[in-house]
Amino acid sequence: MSFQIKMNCSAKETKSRIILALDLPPDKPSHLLSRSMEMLEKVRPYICAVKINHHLVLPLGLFNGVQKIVAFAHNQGLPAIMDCKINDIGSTNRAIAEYYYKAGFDAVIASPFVGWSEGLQPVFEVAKEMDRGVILLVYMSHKGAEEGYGQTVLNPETEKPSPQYILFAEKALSWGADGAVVGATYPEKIRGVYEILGDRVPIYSPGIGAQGGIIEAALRAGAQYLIVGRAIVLAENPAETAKSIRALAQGCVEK
Ligand code: BMP
Repeated sequence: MSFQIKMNCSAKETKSRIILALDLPPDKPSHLLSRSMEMLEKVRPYICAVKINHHLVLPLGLFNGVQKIVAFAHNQGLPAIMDCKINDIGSTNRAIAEYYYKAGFDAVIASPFVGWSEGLQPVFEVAKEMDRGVILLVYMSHKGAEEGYGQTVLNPETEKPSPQYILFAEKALSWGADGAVVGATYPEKIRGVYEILGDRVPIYSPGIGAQGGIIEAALRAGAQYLIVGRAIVLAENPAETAKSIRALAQGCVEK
């Protein structure tokens, strides 16, 4: 089953568009492992997938560490995304993607700044070989995103000026990406990217809550999935918080 279909089925089954960013604060590795599983168990009914970042890969390692969390998520029926933001030369990128896919991840996140040839092409190739997903960063959620994703560049094909992120959205389509990350903190950018991608490449939107993004604005602008970390994992009651975020998102979709 392709990554996009897995996400679609999971979102339908859970009636949730919330992807948990399992970014636990620093702790002893043994604690991080058990706390990750506990967190997943608590919020599982309200999320459609889990996203893992360096918060867990650095202290736990991949095989025998984070791999156990991925297996746990899969046992609960949840797809797992590795937020490694691949951003190197092709042969290194291929190795990164291959390790994460071998550890069980259903998709990796990659940066389009490195380009296609000798950049992300090998990542898309290994994804195809292993039937996994690639999600591209198109416009990040933080303030400084403007300096890279927001800069005006010359479109090499038309030689006309264009915002960088618009070219990245076009690349997401032509490269066959399975998702595009656009920050919930920039609903107008989500709208612009959605105009290009439509429903062909779903928009994954981080930045809800802790970074100031608003659920309704992101969804109305065209985001398909909301990536939520601290608002849930640092909440006094993560399950209740995840439940109410899901309800808010469902309310917007059904309106
Ligand atoms: P939080 O909800 O705590 O702000 O976490 C958001 C998560 O999404 C973090 O793991 C962060 O690294 C990631 N992320 C982001 O915030 N903005 C982006 O543009 C891309 C990301 O992957």
